[in-house]
Amino acid sequence: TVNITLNGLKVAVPASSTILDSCKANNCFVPTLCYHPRLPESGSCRLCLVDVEGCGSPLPACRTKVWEGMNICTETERVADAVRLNLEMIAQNHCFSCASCAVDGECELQDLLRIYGIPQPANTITPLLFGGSSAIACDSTKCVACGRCVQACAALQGLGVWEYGGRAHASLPQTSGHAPLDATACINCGQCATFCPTGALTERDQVAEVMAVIRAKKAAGKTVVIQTAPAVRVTISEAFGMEPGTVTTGQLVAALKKAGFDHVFDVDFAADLTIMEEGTELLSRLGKGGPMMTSCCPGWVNFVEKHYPDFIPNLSSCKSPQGMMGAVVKTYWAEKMGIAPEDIFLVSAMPCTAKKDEAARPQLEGDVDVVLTTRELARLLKLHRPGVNFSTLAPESFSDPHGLGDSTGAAVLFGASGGVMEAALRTVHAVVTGEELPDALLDLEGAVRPNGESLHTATVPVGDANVRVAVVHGLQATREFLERLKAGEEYDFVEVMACPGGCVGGGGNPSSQDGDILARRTAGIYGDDVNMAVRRSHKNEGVKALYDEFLGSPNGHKSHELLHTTYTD
Ligand code: HC0
Ligand code: SF4
Repeated sequence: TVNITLNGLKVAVPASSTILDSCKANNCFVPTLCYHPRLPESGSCRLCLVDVEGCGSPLPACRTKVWEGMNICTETERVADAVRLNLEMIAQNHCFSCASCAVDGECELQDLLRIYGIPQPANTITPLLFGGSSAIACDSTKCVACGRCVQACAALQGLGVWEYGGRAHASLPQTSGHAPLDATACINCGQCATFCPTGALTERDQVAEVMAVIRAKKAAGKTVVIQTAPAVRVTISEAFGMEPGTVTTGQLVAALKKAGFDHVFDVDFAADLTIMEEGTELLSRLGKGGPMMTSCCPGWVNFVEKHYPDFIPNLSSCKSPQGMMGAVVKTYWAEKMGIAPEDIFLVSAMPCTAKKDEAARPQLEGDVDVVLTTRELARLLKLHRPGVNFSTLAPESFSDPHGLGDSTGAAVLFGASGGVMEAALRTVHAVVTGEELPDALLDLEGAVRPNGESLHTATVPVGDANVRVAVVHGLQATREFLERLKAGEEYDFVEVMACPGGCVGGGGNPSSQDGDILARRTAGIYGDDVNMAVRRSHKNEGVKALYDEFLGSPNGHKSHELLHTTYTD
């Protein structure tokens, strides 16, 4: 450690700290815009200025390491004036259409202007001409050139869609040649959007669309149904001011019913169904050249199709749980309820922007009508008046007489990297050996939990066989792993999630300045598994009934028709 003085207070901090680290650790406010604890620092915004005794001018706190005896002051008039000046310059190039902006109230620029008492200038800014995609909306008039999108896309995902430079506005991140996102290397994971401090990059906002359907449902004769993804029960709580990792499944169900959804289903039901299908598929593919690779993450599927089409045959033919639920709701459930499929409006609540893109695939036949990200869902619940006081709502259960609310702890695990693998192995073990893993060993002794590693490999004994598995998350790590496969490394089963941490790190989740956010959300997921009454997918009663009454057997003819899909290069 080194000893420093911070605004007159003597403190000891780790020798490797920056001034900004030291300030954060000691609850001392320093304004930032380009800095993010999970990204390499770029030092571009020039807002984190502090005075250091003996230095002629203020220093950037994010790039300056502490030294023994350093005397730092964050509160001088000189620092405040410099920050104000830099903020005014940033504000001059920003279009303040806050009332219609998706991130109004959560915008980091808006907050900083309020903190420093800077009025919003009435600017007219000419947008750069490039379009978003089916999942991501781009508004260059809101861009503050912080570069977080550039860093997230390059450092976390290894894609490099966003770059500085180009013909116009060289200081703004833009796509190469101003191409629309769909025409670039983008796979719609939304990492750029979740790191954007303003409304320059957001999900394509469909909140108003869903609210309009709910308002008009009686007149239009529609039954409005929503399915909520594994990770959403953990990440939605942050949007309502709760600690990261807080599981609020019951409050979420209650809030959605109050907001006008007629039925609230659990995507976890379909995650259990996926395990039945994908586990069976794995057993039929073992030893026939591999590995089989999961296909539930649409960011990953887009990545394979766009960048590594040679691996398309390795993808499981299973639709994702969102897709399976869509098919089941519009066939089995519609029939049971006596509702025409076209009168059902199915919304998905997902931690993911790429799920919007997935739902639009022709292979999914329009079964899912709209996908809302966790952020959009929070906005919808906040807009719904009389307001939903989320954190104090009495919890309600997913419920459905036909079992689509049934789910297990195995399915909850899907929300974190390694979870699909663990859930699958719980069931595959039971099928192969005829014996259940004891409860105390359901976590497979942590064998497939990545624990912060972006690539985790293991050999898991299942009966007489040793199954060679790999779990990888984040596309930078995925690319490196695929190159190892090409060079001859061998596995039987591989789980890939495009976003760092898996869906808890998905690009549709609330943004967070917490450097440990992925670990905290993942802990919430693991805790929820342990708390569930049923923790094995093959023990899901609703799924069993679906096979008994409708599908027949896993990987049977009807399953193949409804629950499996194809890919295109
Ligand atoms: Fe996921 Fe899913 S686990 S991809 O991360 O498999 O989005 O949470 O809903 O579909 O179940 C996202 C999360 C899901 C799906 C599930 C899978
Ligand atoms: Fe979406 Fe999850 Fe894949 Fe990210 S990891 S792209 S959130 S499905």
